[in-house]
Amino acid sequence: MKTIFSGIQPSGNLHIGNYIGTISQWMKLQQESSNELIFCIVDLHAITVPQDPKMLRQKIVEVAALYVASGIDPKKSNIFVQSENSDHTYLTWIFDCMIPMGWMNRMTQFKDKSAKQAEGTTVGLFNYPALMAADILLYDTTHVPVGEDQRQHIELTRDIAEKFNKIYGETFVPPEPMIDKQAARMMSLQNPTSKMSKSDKDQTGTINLLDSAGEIRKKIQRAVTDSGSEIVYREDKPAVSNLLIIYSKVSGKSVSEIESQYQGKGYGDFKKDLAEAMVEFLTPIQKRYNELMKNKDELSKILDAGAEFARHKSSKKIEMVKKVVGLGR
Ligand code: AQP
Repeated sequence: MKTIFSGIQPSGNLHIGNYIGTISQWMKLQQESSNELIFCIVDLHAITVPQDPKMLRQKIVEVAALYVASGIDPKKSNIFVQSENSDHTYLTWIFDCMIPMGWMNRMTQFKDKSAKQAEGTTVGLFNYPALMAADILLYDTTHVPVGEDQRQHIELTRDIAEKFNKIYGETFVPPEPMIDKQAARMMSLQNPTSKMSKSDKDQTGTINLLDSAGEIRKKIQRAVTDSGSEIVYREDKPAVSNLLIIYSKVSGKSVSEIESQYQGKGYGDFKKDLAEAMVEFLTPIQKRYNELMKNKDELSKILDAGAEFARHKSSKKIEMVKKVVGLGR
């Protein structure tokens, strides 16, 4: 049996990169009935950079609704909000007291994110990977489906598990990352060398799951392309390759099928059809999202049940940790 854990920060609007990089993998894993699935809305991670409290609350519910609307089935998966299980922060402290500073100093995401925060960089942002390790290790997670940017954090999580086990005896399961090679790093439509991101100030490069049909058409129309007019997946064509993967993921066609379909045709036809495929793909997700947001009782029940499951499972692990570390009486 695999135990799967993954999460997304409610730090902005979920975009097609989050969907293709992670949620679509979760959906595949949901098809195997033997998997134990835990999907979290990681609000404690979101506050490692400044958040407006009102907006954060709104985004937590929005992300939960988008998980369900995208096809995460609460009958098969456990969905909960990270801050509703305090075992995550408890275990983080224990990890903080055993992780060498040098390990944390190597984290490249901190280097990128702290550069954006400058003087406002917090200890919490530095500590982000320790909280992520706690999220994963609390549940005996065997596999973590994520985008490429999280690979280093999963490797660190493995190192933490192995170090803890060496000091205190077998307690944690070192997890494996699950990264879909093709979809691991979807790029901005405006800059194919930069990751599509919630916090990108230029939102014209990001297709959000809740964008209107008009916004989607406009963003795809304005997407940058490469020199030459061929529609092929190739290293020297990063912008078109990115669009081809997005097209493939939302249409269900393979990249080579799409390449053949547009042989001899121009970027105009390609973009127009991609925009329509995207609208068609997102329409049912948005419809289900709106239903869930109209009646929040269903969502509340899902999140309550998820939190109860999470607390029940992690409390056993925390008891074990306290015992081996020598905490309490
Ligand atoms: N562009 C992307 N392509 C593929 N996967 C992606 N992920 C994020 N962006 C892409 C994956 O989505 C999951 C959740 O990401 P996160 O919320 O933890 O934050 P992030 O990685 O920092 O993503 P963003 O959208 O860029 O957020 P901000 O702007 O808030 O920092 C992860 O599995 C991630 O790999």
